[in-house]
Amino acid sequence: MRRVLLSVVQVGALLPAALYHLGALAAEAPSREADLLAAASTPLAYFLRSRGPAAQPVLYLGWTLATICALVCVIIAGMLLIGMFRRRKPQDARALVSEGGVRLVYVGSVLSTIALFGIAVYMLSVLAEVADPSKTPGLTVTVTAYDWWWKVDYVDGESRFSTANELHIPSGVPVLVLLKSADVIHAFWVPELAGKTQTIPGTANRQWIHADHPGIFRGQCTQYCGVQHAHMAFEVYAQTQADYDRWYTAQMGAAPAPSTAQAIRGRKLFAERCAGCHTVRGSKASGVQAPDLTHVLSRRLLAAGSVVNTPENLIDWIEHAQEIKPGTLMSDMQLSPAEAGDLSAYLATLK
Ligand code: HEC
Ligand SMILES: [Cu+2]
Repeated sequence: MRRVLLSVVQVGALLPAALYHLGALAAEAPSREADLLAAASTPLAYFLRSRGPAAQPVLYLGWTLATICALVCVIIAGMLLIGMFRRRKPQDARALVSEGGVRLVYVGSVLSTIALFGIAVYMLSVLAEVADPSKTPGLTVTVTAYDWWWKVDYVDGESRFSTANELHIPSGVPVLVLLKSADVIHAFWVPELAGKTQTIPGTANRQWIHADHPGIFRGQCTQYCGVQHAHMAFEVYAQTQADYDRWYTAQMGAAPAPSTAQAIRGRKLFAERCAGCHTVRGSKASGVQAPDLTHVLSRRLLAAGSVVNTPENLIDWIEHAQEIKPGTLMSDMQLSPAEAGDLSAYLATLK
């Protein structure tokens, strides 16, 4: 009994402090790139702020539901406390009916029913609101989920290119994302920009995202899809139109032919060992089961958010993919030190 009371008091004392910290976090708006990166990886940040119109209604819905749940807890705990302190003697139990205590039960049931019905209507209206905003997309991209990475296809008339685990969009523009799956059911979720949508083999789902301001937003697969489900992250880069155009033009280009002897040896090695799975546009490598590596150096992270893309991590990934991401569909590549050097020199040209 004492312990119960103590816990209630403790939670009561902690709540205002927690709310204060949440409020302070929500108020700060990250501006510099470093802050954006930090913000991109803050867990639960999606409960504090939304960065686009598609996420705003979901955020409010989350707050409303959390508030109602908290109220229910407080009210029930309060009534429980009252009940404990004003307990009748066992032989008085029948007094409950004569004193009208049962009426409270009816009132409670009716209130709960009304509240639940209201919540259901509110939820459905939020679903309808985020499913189809009355806008035409400024950009349409196709995102295909693979075990355990994301392929992003940009198609503009004849020209097309694809990248992996990075979705670049111009900020302030509604973007329609067509969601597909190459294998099992995954779910695409960029909490600060939009709700979750499943990717289902054989169909294309639709998801709108729209970033109000430039920034980097972390996304994550949220449907359990196998051993490396947790390492199936991606990032959305919302950029100014000028930055986005610059990125787009650079991605469109094919890889240049390597010029040093070492890099040329590296490309030959790549053709022998990697081309069955990976594509490098501008070379003969045209595998489709793995990320397009034409501009792999332009990416911030490797292997769906597993490691930061540095020259050391890049070659480490190639030789020890199974250690970094056990079960991933790329095996450890056995390379002699000379081969590793050649391959690194070639990959360094894939900017
Ligand atoms: C059997 C097919 C296969 C072969 C062969 C293969 N890879 Fe991969 N590779 C993959 C898959 C699948 C992924 C995605 C792994 C993940 O994120 O879970 C990948 C990921 C990568 C990545 C990270 C790309 C990114 O943007 O995250 C690099 C770099 C890479 N491979 C380089 C190579 C090199 C170099 C070789 C040859 C020495 C090679 N791979 C051979 C299947 C393969
Ligand atoms: Cu997944």
